[in-house]
Amino acid sequence: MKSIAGKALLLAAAMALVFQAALFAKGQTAGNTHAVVFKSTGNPFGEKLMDGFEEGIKEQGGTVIRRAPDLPTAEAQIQIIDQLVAQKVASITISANDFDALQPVLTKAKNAGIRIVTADSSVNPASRSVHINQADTKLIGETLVEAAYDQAGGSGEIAILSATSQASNQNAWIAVMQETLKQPKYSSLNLVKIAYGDDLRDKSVTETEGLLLSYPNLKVIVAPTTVGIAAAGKVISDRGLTGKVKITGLGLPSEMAEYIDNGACPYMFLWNPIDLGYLASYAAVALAGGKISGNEGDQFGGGKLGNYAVIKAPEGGTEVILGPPYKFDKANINEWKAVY
Ligand code: RAM
Repeated sequence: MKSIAGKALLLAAAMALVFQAALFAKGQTAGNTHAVVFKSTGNPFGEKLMDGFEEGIKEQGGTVIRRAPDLPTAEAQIQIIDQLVAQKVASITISANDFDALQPVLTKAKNAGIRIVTADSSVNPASRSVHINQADTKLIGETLVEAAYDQAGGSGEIAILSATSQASNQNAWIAVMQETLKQPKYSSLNLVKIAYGDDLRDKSVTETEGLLLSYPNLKVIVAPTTVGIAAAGKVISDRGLTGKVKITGLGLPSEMAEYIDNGACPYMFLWNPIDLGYLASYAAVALAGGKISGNEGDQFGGGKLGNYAVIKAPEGGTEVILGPPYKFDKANINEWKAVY
């Protein structure tokens, strides 16, 4: 940059950095820029979550940085967080690809005065101020087991098609499912395999095909991921297995309407990802502005969603729960498919 205008720009940028450094020295956060980081690109659930976050931040007069890596790995998110620390954002809201691996970079962010919120998929309690959970973890796991039991007719082989093997949210739900399956009521259900489609469409299709090949008596595939359940819906429909192998889990109505209509998926569950991101934005601003610290008992306004309380999280640390999981079936899917 040789022009005078270029030099002036550099000088202005340098002065802004000095100003921000002074703010940080006083322990304040710079500016009103809030970042949201999803697990990976190309996931409509993540896009909706970030849309909701952006809506909420703009409503509160802030600006937003939206980021997501190409692949759902912790390493890729670490790079993004490093960049956000350099950009001195006021807060980072992240749907994490790993429970523990982000701790060093998130600690670095925290030490730079950046508030850390997780939404959808958490990190360990030491690495976050608060987790914005879509619904109670135990309730989600138990609901999915009950759905599998119902759709299998009470007995037989079931399989789980998950996201990545490191995904904190899926792993927490699966742990509850495994625990719930130990109850006498479910003793005739046999969980034959947990497959990982990595929240990638093609890998989820391949993994579904693998399940069908390895387990010809499979009755139900439970996919606690919107990418996985849509891929399973496609495979079951394309192969004419509708009714023979049922699918349930967590799906986006817009992606699943076709498979609910054709009977491949009798019913499934989810929550509003736009609201999840929106609620996280209110928590992020409240934290960055020092109105809450993320401790149990804290209360904050969630904009149009009303007031929310910070409670103890089962894994330690604290969380805020958006609401209960919502059931989608033939009766209501057409009403919801245009919403998210
Ligand atoms: C996928 C992602 C996300 C999860 C939903 C249900 O889109 O894995 O983290 O919450 O499914």
